[in-house]
Amino acid sequence: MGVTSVVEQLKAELGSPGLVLSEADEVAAYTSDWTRKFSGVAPAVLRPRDTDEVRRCVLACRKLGLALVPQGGNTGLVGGSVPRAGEVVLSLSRLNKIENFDAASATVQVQAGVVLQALHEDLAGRGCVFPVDLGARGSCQIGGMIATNAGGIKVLRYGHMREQVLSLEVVLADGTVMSNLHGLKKNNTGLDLKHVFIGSEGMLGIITRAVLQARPAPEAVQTALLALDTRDRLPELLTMLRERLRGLSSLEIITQDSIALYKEVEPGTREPFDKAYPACVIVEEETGAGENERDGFLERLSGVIESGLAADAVVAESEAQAQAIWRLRDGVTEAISRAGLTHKFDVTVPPGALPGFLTQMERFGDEAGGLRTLLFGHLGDGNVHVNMMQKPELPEDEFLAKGPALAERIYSLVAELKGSISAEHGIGIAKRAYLHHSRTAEEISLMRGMKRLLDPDNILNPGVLFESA
Ligand code: FAD
Ligand code: 2HG
Ligand code: ZN
Repeated sequence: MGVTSVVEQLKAELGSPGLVLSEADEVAAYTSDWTRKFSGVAPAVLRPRDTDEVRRCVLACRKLGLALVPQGGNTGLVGGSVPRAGEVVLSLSRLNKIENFDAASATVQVQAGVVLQALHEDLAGRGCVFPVDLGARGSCQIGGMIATNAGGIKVLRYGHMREQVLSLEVVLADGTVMSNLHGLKKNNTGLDLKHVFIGSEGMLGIITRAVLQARPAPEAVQTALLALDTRDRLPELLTMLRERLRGLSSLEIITQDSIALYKEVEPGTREPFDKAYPACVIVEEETGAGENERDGFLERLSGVIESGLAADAVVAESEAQAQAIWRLRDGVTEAISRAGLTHKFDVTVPPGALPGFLTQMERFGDEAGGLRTLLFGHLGDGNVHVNMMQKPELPEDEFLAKGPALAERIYSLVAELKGSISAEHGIGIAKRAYLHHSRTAEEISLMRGMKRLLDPDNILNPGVLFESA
């Protein structure tokens, strides 16, 4: 079927104006991903406004034999949100209503296209927080976050998206709307099917609504930046911080190379300490509001410095200072993107292996040549973001050609260490060839079986997670 006739048939099936975008410049805005490494062409973009329109879109595509790529905020980092082989893009952006807040259970019902920051702002006005937070908060959507089981900077205390989802509404590949929206924490009534869709990256169903658990806003949040003069004692530091800071809510690491890159891209940035240290760690603790609570935080940090595990610390005296500390961490991904193309490896390793692993990553990067290795991540979860960025002198095709060998080398080491090849970004297209490093053949076979059961015609995000059979 030619592109024109596909579009005409979609319009004929779907009717309503504005539902089908087909002008080349309009469609182009949906066909490249955030990393600029994945892009494709799509005959059209479908922009439903509610669950019934999603259902109609799925049925129309099914009838016309077209595959669909669900797209939320398009901030995913593994290539799963853009077309690869002429699929139609199904954008969830117009399902953007926060529908209901239940104060007694502190639960909130949202449509899938609600942007994370909008949810944060809405709940702040109710004395609550939604405890998942990440750098893409201004664009990523709740549906996309559920589909990727997003993590971020507060997993340590509150868990991933999975831990926040109470119930879901999902449109299946045959047009069935599976909806049992409730805010119950306790509901042991057979298989908990929502978990099949959380982290399924759009290949088993389209998430259209969710009921989420909000949390009480902390009375006060203390933030500090620690300077480390060695990375070798990270496991001891982790142990001590966990033991002493009972309200620990974030524990993030930024190595010196990442800080240096951030400063190059944002030239006004000051070195946080009087000299450059091999690594800095952001520590955030949720405490009560009184003066004593803050003194307690300072005392606990002094203990860490006295132990020799940290060399220095700056403690935020105001919200503005806390934000300046966080900018350094949140800004690294954006800084890398502005500086060039990068190979991203989002991995978990056991805490004890962290120091050696970081050094190995720098060695692998150096040995590959033409790359700048940047290491940062969610220290409290053992989640390292390894970025191997293109140096300006390395031609783009040579840079891209280095990806598979690096991936194989890094993921083999991760598997040896009993870590995970994807801590939080998912598998998408980028990592499907390496899934066997973290999942057994039996698990992969069961996943394939579930795909066949729920999407026998392979119309939902084909090629994500594993090559289409
Ligand atoms: P998209 O990118 O649009 O889609 C992601 C996947 O979900 C695709 O496979 C897509 O098909 C599918 N999908 C989207 N919506 C739906 C739906 N409604 N139903 C079914 N499938 C759907 N991730 C983290 O986990 N932690 C971080 O700390 C973090 N920080 C980031 C910082 C920056 C600056 C950036 C750019 C990204 C970051 N990410 C992080 C990655 C990304 O933000 C998350 O993966 C996020 O959950 C993606 O949401 P999205 O709405 O943009 O989804
Ligand atoms: C983060 O924690 C994101 O900042 C992005 O997960 C990681 O850019 C990356 O590699
Ligand atoms: Zn992350």
